[in-house]
Amino acid sequence: MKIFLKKTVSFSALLMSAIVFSQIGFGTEILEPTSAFDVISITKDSYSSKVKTISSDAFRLTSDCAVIQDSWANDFETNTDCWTVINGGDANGWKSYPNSEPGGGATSYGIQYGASAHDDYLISPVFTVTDFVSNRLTFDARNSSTSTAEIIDIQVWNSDMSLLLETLAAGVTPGTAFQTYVYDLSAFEGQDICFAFYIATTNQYYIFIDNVVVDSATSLGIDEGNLLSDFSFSPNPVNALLLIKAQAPIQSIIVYNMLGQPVVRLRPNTVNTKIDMSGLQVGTYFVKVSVNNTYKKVRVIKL
Ligand SMILES: [Ca+2]
Ligand SMILES: [Ca+2]
Repeated sequence: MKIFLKKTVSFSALLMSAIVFSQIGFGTEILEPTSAFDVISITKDSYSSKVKTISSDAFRLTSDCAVIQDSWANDFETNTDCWTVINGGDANGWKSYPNSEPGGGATSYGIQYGASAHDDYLISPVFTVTDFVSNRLTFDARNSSTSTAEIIDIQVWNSDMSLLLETLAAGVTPGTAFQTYVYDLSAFEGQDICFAFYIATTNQYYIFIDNVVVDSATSLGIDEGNLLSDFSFSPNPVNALLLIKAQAPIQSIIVYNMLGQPVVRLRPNTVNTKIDMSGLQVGTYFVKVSVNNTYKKVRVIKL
């Protein structure tokens, strides 16, 4: 007996099934990502070598999702490929709901109240955070009620969700119209991450998520991201210590060389900080400072 995997194809492509029907080894690492396969067994007659039986009780598996390397978006209208729901606590979990509010299209993802506490995650596909490509998260959210408003946490996890990297925001409480939230992911550049909408409320009402976008606030260039206004740095040119002063705690600082490679990463979480650039080669660098989920990138000359 041999085990075969037959890629699941749409009706229009069924005529091609004899071609995609092929023997594949064990394990899912050689399968195309995000595809459904039917697992069937075939027995050949040992004398004639003709096919004797083909199992009729095939089961279906879905191969792992590929790590997204580009910017991406999902408005929950047509698919939720590679999203994961963990339904803990009460019986209700995150799922697709019809939407009637402006800005959310025909469907949103939401969760209904439960008499006991939620312990529920809606988890994004895994993606690589890359500067100029995928270092910003934007989404819309709304509640069904303000008097029984749901609150959610926005969490960043490593790729297999074995480690909570950061809670970007806790207790996010949108109004009853879709509200847009924006978070800077630049602190995770170079890492494969997913984010989760986590809810732990009891007996509130409904909350909905829509229009998730992972992209970048900037294109290749300098002195961009001017959302951040109250920020100063000195001296420039700098020999050793670059002083950074902001009006609110600095979430992250990344220094890039001219090739766009990060050479220094800091997460000071203080209003004022210093970057030790004494070990860097002489030349031009870009310093990206994130405050209040916005950032600004400035050019600094190292002597
Ligand atoms: Ca939608
Ligand atoms: Ca639940």
